[in-house]
Amino acid sequence: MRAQVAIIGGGPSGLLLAQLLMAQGIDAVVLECQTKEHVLSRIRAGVLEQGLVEIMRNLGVADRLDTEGMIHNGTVLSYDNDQVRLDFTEHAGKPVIVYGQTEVTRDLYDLREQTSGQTFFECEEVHPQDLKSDAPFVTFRQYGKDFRLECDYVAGCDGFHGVSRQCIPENVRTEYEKIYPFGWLGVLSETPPAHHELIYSNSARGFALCSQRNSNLSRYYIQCDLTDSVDQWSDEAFWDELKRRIPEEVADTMVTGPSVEKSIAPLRSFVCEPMQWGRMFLCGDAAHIVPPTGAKGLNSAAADVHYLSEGLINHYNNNDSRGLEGYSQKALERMWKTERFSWWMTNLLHRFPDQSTFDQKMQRAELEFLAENQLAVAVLAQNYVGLPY
Ligand code: RFL
Ligand code: PHB
Repeated sequence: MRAQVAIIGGGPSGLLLAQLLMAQGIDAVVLECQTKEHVLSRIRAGVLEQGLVEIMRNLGVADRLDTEGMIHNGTVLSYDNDQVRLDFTEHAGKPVIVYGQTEVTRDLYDLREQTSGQTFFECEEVHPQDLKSDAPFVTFRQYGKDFRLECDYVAGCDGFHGVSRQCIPENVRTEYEKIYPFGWLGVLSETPPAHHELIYSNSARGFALCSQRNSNLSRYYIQCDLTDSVDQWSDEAFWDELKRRIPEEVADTMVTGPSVEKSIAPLRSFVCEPMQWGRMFLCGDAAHIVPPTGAKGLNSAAADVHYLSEGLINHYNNNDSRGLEGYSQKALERMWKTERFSWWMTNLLHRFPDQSTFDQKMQRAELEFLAENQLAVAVLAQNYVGLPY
């Protein structure tokens, strides 16, 4: 079996890349270790930058996104009994779109099937090989049968726990990591959103976030201990705790209901350098992780895919390999700025176990500065809506 590009991972990075290449006549095969149903059952990101929306439009797969996606011109930061509303459109010239990652992935799988793109699900023992040679290949097993996929290039789009990054020898790879001393407990519920915009809340009891998916589907998060388990949190305990952490008038009017999904995610900042090894390129969570506070994980995966697809298209269609050669450096330059923003938002809004009263005063001073300084708001807004590609 042969393809020009072997893509490991059928999450948003892998699917976006596959479809961008396919649209330019470059053939890519996707290898996914899970079932499609499993990939589509993961509840993850909800906030899309314009860059990702444009990619979806260019692929001709944004009809549902354009009708069902909600335009958010701003967001609210709340702290103690105070609030500041940040206007993205005023300060950064564009809004963000609220549309679930699950829906993005569903739309991309639909397109992949319409365009007869080849995807192997439930692949086991996926091994990229000979990545430093001119003839790399990937071996894998599906339903007891062994396969060998020969290719020109391998794209490692297999997330944080994938195999691709591990193929870069340890003496070449540098990993930068910060683990935060808390997690996010998330709940999805079929209830109307508590507020028309997202509310990020710094409270004495810890961080909380009111987000949404549509007019009858809400997504909420509260900061929790790393040792907590989902079973410990009944729906009632979750709603009680959330209400204590958000503005009183929102808590008093919000509609609660049974959770349809509940999960805990640890918070981590992580970057792997370089993002290329021989003929393999890493994209998205395979190369970097951000804490979700800045809503940047999926969006930075899309930025990587943009750079890599451009590099591959120029290589194949214009005989120009400069984009491929410069991919790692270009993607990393943008990514470190995104890491900084996500780390800063996380530090601004969470309670840390070793935080002193001085540290808390610093958070409050920073939030008050945002409430009165338009330049500070502009810096946050420009980062939140997404840095240019
Ligand atoms: P994914 O989505 O992890 O997909 C990788 C795919 O690779 C498969 N795989 C393999 N396939 C073959 N062989 C192997 N050996 C394999 N190993 C793994 C996996 O099954 C999977 O299908 O990575 P990708 O495509 O890079 O996409 C990244 C995003 O999923 C991630 O960054 C975001 O979800 C992060 N994120 C958010 N990002 C945003 O931009 N905005 C948000 O609002 C936002 N909120 C969030 C988030 C992530 C969260 N969690 C749970 C970590 C909220 C949360 C709670
Ligand atoms: C979400 O809706 O899942 C979401 C929104 C904003 C974030 C993180 C997650 O910063």
